[in-house]
Amino acid sequence: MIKFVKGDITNFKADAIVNAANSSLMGGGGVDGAIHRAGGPAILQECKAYVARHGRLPTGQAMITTAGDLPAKFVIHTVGPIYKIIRGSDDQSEKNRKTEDQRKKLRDCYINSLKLAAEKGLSSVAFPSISTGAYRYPLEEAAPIAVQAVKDFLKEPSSVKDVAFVLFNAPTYEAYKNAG
Ligand code: AR6
Repeated sequence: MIKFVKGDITNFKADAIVNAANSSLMGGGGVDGAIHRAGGPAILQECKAYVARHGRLPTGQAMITTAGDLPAKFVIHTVGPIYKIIRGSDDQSEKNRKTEDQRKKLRDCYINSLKLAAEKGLSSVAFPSISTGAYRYPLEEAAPIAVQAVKDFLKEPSSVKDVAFVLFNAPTYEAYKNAG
């Protein structure tokens, strides 16, 4: 089941909440900052250990840590694409390819986060609106990509049964609800 909730994901109770991180995994602003602040230092400690071992987390990929002091059990960290306006080329097929690549990276964030949750046998996962803050992905484009990715994943059997989109403000909430 998919549900849409208006609120702060750091208060949300799910087996895992997803963080819109950056490749360094060292924390930042937006939802990333809020999760590290509310979850405490144990999250950053695991992120640092991961980067020391595997290097930076590529765009579209996901990794998992403890949720520290949060009500969730785990935090899944994923890195959304930084939105780029594709222009300047006369070659329409090149533009289409770049646009598609960007869409796929955003979709990968949702699919790879859900795959990781399924590998851990988790049943509930909550997502924020990845890439639509500091990374400037237009909400009207991002919401349908996010919702479709989750719908596609839930069609296949796995431990993941409940997915919540926890949206921080009214326009974001409306965009996702309309895409649902
Ligand atoms: N709960 C739910 N959603 C939130 C919360 C919260 N507590 N706080 C903000 N949002 P952003 P991005 C919403 O910028 O665009 C960071 O610095 C926010 O309103 O957090 O993927 C990272 O370190 C927006 O709808 O993530 C990266 O460097 C959504 O979360 C970069 O920003 C995503 O906004 C990632 O940028």
